Order: sequence, then C-alpha cells, then structure tokens
Amino acid sequence: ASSAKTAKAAATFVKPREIVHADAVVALREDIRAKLVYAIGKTPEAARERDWFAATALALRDRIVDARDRAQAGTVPDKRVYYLSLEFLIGRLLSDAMNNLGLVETTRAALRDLGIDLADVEGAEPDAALGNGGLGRLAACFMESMASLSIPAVGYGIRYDHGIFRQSLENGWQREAPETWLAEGNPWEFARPEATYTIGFGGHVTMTSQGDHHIRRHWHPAETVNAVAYDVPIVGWKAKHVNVLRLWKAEADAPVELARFNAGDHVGAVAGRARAEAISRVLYPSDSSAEGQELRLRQEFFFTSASLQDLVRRHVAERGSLRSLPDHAAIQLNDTHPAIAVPELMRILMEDHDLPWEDAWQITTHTLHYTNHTLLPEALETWPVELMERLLPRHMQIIYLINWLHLEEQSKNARSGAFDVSTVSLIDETHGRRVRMGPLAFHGSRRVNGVSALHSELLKSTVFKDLHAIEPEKIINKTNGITFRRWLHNANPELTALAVEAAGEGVLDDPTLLERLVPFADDADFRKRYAAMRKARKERLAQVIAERTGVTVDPSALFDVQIKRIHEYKRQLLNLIETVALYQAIKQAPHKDWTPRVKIFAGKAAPSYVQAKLIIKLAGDIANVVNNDPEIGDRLKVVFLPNYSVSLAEVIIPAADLSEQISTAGMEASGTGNMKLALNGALTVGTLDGANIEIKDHVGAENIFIFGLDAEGVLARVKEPDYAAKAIAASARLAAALDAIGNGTFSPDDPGRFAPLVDELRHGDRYLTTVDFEDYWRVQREIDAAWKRPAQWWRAAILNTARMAWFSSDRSMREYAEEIWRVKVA
Ligand code: B1N
Repeated sequence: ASSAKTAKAAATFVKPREIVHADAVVALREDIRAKLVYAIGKTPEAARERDWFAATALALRDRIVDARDRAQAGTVPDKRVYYLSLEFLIGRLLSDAMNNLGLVETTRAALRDLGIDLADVEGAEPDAALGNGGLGRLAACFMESMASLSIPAVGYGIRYDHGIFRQSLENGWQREAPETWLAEGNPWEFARPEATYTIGFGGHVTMTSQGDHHIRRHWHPAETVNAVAYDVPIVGWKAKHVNVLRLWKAEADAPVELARFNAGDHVGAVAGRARAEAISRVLYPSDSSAEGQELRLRQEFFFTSASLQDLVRRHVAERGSLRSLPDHAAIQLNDTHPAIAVPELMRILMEDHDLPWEDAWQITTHTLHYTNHTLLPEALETWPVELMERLLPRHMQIIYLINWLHLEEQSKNARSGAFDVSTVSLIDETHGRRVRMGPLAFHGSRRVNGVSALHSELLKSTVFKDLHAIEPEKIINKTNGITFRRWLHNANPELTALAVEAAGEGVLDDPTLLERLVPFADDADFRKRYAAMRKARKERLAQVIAERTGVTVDPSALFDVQIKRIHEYKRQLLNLIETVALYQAIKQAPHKDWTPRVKIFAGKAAPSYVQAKLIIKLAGDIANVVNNDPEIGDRLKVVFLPNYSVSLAEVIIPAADLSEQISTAGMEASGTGNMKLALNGALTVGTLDGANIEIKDHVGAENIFIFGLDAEGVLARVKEPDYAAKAIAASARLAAALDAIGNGTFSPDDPGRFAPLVDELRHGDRYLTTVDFEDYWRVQREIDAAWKRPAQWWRAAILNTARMAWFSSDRSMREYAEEIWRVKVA
C-alpha cells in the first residue's frame, strides 16, 4: 500500500485494485528470465509453458520470502496454531500468490514483455490435489485465511507423491489413473532435510523401576521411518503475513541395508525402502468413509508424530519448559485422522520429557482441539485393538490407561447413573475390540466443534450424546467458510469488478461491504450487467463442455449444476431421476413453453464405491439418450464433466445459475460448494441440511428454493414401514421414471444395468430419495417459472452475492481464533 505513494516511476491504473509500476514490471520480467535460465536451465526459445510457470513461480516465491522477512523476521509469536490435516486440497497457487502479493497485472505485463501470455502460464500449473473434497478444501481455505488475518500458523500434512486420482470416462464408466503433480517438481516448496524426524512402528515396551512406585515405560520400535519436511509458504492478503504448510515425505532411514548388500542380497538390501516410502506415496481416495487398511493407520501416525515432534522441539527451543505448551500452541485436529495425537503427545511428554502422567494429561487436554466433519456411521474411524497393539504397542497401553481413568471417573460420577458406561468407553466391544477414534479425540481435546449449526446440534444429540452429557461445554459450533480471495476475486474477476464498482475497493478487504450491493438488486442497469457477466462465464463454460464432452450447449439456457463427490447421501440420483421425469414430460408435451436447461454434473467416485460408479454411468447413459433426441433439442441437455478438480470448479462456479444442494437432511455436515455457488450468485435448490440452513437465513427464504424433509422429518420417516414403496405408489411420475431407468430405456445394450440402483430405491432407500422426489419436482417447476422472470431472477442472484459475506473463511478463522485457540487476530 505504501509503495503506491513512494513510487518514482509513472503509474497507470489497470484495474481498480492494482497500480502497475513500470520498474516493478521490469524487475519481475528480469527475475523471471533469470529463473528460467539459471534455475530451470532453459533458454526462452526452448522453454515450454511449464518452464515459464516454474520460472514465474520461483520469482514470485522470492517476493513471498521477502514479504515474510519484512513482516516476521526474528519474531517469536505469542501463540501459534497448528492445523493437522491428512488432506490439503489446494489446487493451483499462482493466482493466489499474484493476487495476495498485489502483482496480478505486474506479472501479466512482465510475461507479455517476454512474449508469453499469463493465462497459458496459469494453465500449465498442475493442481496440488492432496485431498478428496470438502474436508481437504476447507483446510486449504483456512490456511489462506489464517495468513490473511496474520494468525501465526503451521499447517501439517503429507506430501503425497500422488494426489486424488485423475478421472476419465471410458464408455461412460469412471476410470482412474494416477495423478503426478510432482513429476516436474514443485517450484513453491522448500525441501528441509535438516528437519527430519524418526517415526517408529511396532516393537515392544520395556519397564524400568525408578524407585518409589514410579515405573517408566519405554517404547522400542521394531521399524523406523524418516519424516522429511517440505515447506510451502502461504502468503496472506496484501502480503502482510506469511505462514507455512509443512508436508512430510517418508524416507527409509537406511536406504540400503549394507549387511545384506555385502552378503550379495542386492534386492533384499533395498526392499525395506519401498515399505517405508509407501507411507507418503498416495492419498486414499475415499471421502466420507473410513479406510480400514494398515497403511492408512501408518499414514495417520506418521504425519501426526512428525508434526508433534516438530512443534514440541520448536516450543522447547523458544520457551524451555513444556509446561507452558498450552499457552503458546493450539493444535487443531482436522477430523479423527490425526486423533492418535492424544496418546502420542502423552508419550512424548512422558518418555522424552520426563513429565508425570497427570501433568502430561493436563498439557495434552489443554492443547488439542478436534473438529468433527461427519455423522455418517461408515465414516467414523475405529481401529482393531489387535492392529494397534502390533503397530503402536505403547500407544495402545496409553489408550487403555486413559480409558480406565475415564471410566473410573464416570462410574464414580453421580450423573453417570443414568447411562451405561460402555457407551462412553473409548473401546468398542461390540464388533470385535476396536478403538473409537472420535471418542478418543473428544476426550483428549479442550474443545470439539461441528461445522454447521445443525451438525453441531446433531453431534450433541447423536454420536457424542453421552460424552456431551459429561462435559456439556465442550461441543461448540464453528460454521465453515470459504476464502473469497480464491472463490470470488480470483475465480470471478468480472463479478469482483462489479462489486468494487458498487461497494468500493474496501470490499476486497472486508466482505461485509458486499451488503452495499443490496440496493443494486433493484437497479435494472446493474442487473443487466450482472446477467452479462454470467453470460460471458457461461459461454466460456460451454466451450469447455464442448472440448471435454463433445456436447454443444446453449449459453442462454439455465445452467443447473451439481458438482461434488459422488455419494448416495448427496443424492445425484434424485437429480437424475428428476432429469428422466422431465425428459418424459417434455416428450409428452413438446410444444409446451419449457424452460431450457443444461444439467451439469461433475465429481469423482471412490474407486471401490460400486453404486457411486454406477450413478456416473447412469448420468452418461441418460445424457446420450436425451442429448441425441431430436424432439428435445435445446430444451434439455445433460453433461457429465470428467475429472472434477479445484481448477475446474473455478470455471464452473461463476457460470452456474442453479446450485444443487440436495443431500438427505441431517447427512451433509456443512457443505462448502453451496457457499461458493451462492457467493457467485447461483440460486440454491436445497434441503434444510448443513450450512444450507444458514445460507437461507442470510440470503432470505425468498431467494433460495427449499424442499423436502428436514432432519427431524427424516428421523421420523425412516421409522415408518415401507416408506419407499408408499412414495413410489403415490407418484406416477416417479414410478414411470424408475421404470424407465430399470427397464433399460437408457441402457438398451444392457437393460439390467441399473437394476441395482432402482432395486435399492424400491426396497431400501436409506437416503429417502423417493420420499423427497415429489417436492423436488414441485420446486424445480417453480424454478422453471422463476427463470422466465429475469428481473426477479437477477434480483435474487444479486441478493445472494450481497448477503454471503458471513460465509467468508476469515469469519470462521476469527471465531476459531477467539473462541477455540485464544490467539490474537490483528
Ligand atoms: O467435510 C466438509 C463438509 O462441508 C462436508 O459436509 C463433509 O461431508 C466433509 C473421511 C471425510 N466429512 N468427512 C469427510 C473425508 C475423507 C475421509 O477419508 C471423511 N469429509 C467431510 C468440511 O467440513
């Protein structure tokens, strides 16, 4: 900001938010050229777009380092936040870096001088896709917001060689291919081999008597693996603060076993290396379901132990005694994936730092905090006691002692008379003996939070009912948020320009100023320009659709978007059944004044999730029939865009007119795509689930389309016998659509293909798709009618943008900082 005043060179206004200095352009251009020549080793003539990207990233990384040294060199913050997450779904970093450094136009001009188009360079950056969906993307938004709020923080995770798989469609079926984001290196990261920790597995525990009743236990792992740090700097808005994302790579501590090598066993001598390095090889591709494999537990312990060792070492170096750890460190566990932190921190404090149990427990339970992201039973992690004893024998002992003390306390406790203590035990004895990671994280943490108002209430009444009764202050709500710098400013510069024009430049710093758009919702000229913005983005998306699917869509049709992981509870199937019913209705009355729609789907299915993969195939088969039916024309088109990713989301979201958020009420913990779409002015069609409820409260009930059972209604309905059969019997439209899907209308080559989906709906329907169908159909026809009243439609869209400020992850992070971490926000 001050550089604008002190600049000597002539400045020209390019955009309201960035003043481009000619000398800054020259300096950056020469830095990029030098990086290309000396760090990449290419001449400008030989360089490919990927090389220009690397050179540009390296030149910008220098400026991030300078910003960090200007803002923070040599300072020890009073308190740091440590965000432990098995997933960080970052996407590309170039536009974040340019935007937060205030160098978007400067970079564009520098590259133009070199004969290079910035858009091509941006396109050459691979997504860092170290996550599955909402949970991982949330961690990435939180990292950006913490940097922008100058909250001192370190994110800790795994530097997977392969992130989420690349999805392609082969004859409509999902195919997975490995993703290789590191194939050409990562110009954003700094390797820190000096920050390497030893991670143990297996082995045994010894006891030594230390005199008077004091016994010390010591773990002797049978196997050790090195965790090597790689740091990605995360620059905040206006480069006022820089944090680090520290990702651990697994390396064998003895890459070659020399004794075996020298004995002639050359293959055996390097076999251990593969086993060690497998830990950081690949992200597990399951979203909202627990992975039972041993390798997954190894990943969880590996990154948790490395992160705790690292932060303990930093604390001791800065403060001396570990007794003050809770005053200077707040650790956030992103779901239960790092819940092994509870016994691991206890172990480090007792074994490595000689603290007695009681003191270690006090420190642990005042430093750890836990976020729960799901109530789905299949996603709640439990580990077999047998596996824990084999892989982490010392941790299993500590968990037993924690549990013994906990259950002792509860059986003494008067309040516990009301319930059976086995309901709060950390060990589940009902399906073999298993450690329940949710209750472990709950019991070991100072605060536990849900991710939307509804979800946090459901935590209290369902999964943590009894633990909540014991400690009623522990569960609090922190509704999720999204970073507006990525999801509005970078992804939608046209809408951002409109917002700046209407609300002033301050809106870039303070999203609450978006409220100033409210009166513009009644301004016909502003509405026209808002609609023109959308039209331009839809034309761009139509191009992408044509390139990637071969389908031609009309950008003046209503773009109806459902983009998220494919999961039965998210009910892509409800949308597809409605698509079939609409197709049949159009065929019956082709001359009616139908609202033209393009139904756009994207999302990955877990490779082992058979029903989800069949849903993808169904979308493709319906698309083939509908898109090629001459009677239908532009009245209805269906597309499934392959390989959904953060960077594809950035293209789809600004082009969406309608946002499908149609999960079974009570099942989507929050949702964050719902926020991105509403911020960009898509109207939501949704159930009263997760954050949809809070979105409705903010944008106004008249600017959102709500349908279906609420969470209470779902709980009541599932108790009624034959609810699916009754719903189908009551709706001829639903019955006809299910018949068509079930009888091969969309799969003449294999008429029984979709029987598993239809049979499940007719005989089980765990997600109440049939029950909500009629109300969904009703609200969709209301939406058809609303599209025909453009003044009202665009008014509602503008009001969505204007009233979404509360969903900024800056607000979420401020709340965590004040109410959970107790760290100061500048
Ligand atoms: O976390 C998001 C929420 O907005 C979504 O509603 C929620 O579904 C998502 C196991 C998960 N919950 N649980 C997971 C991911 C990976 C895995 O291996 C569970 N993801 C969510 C952010 O709060």
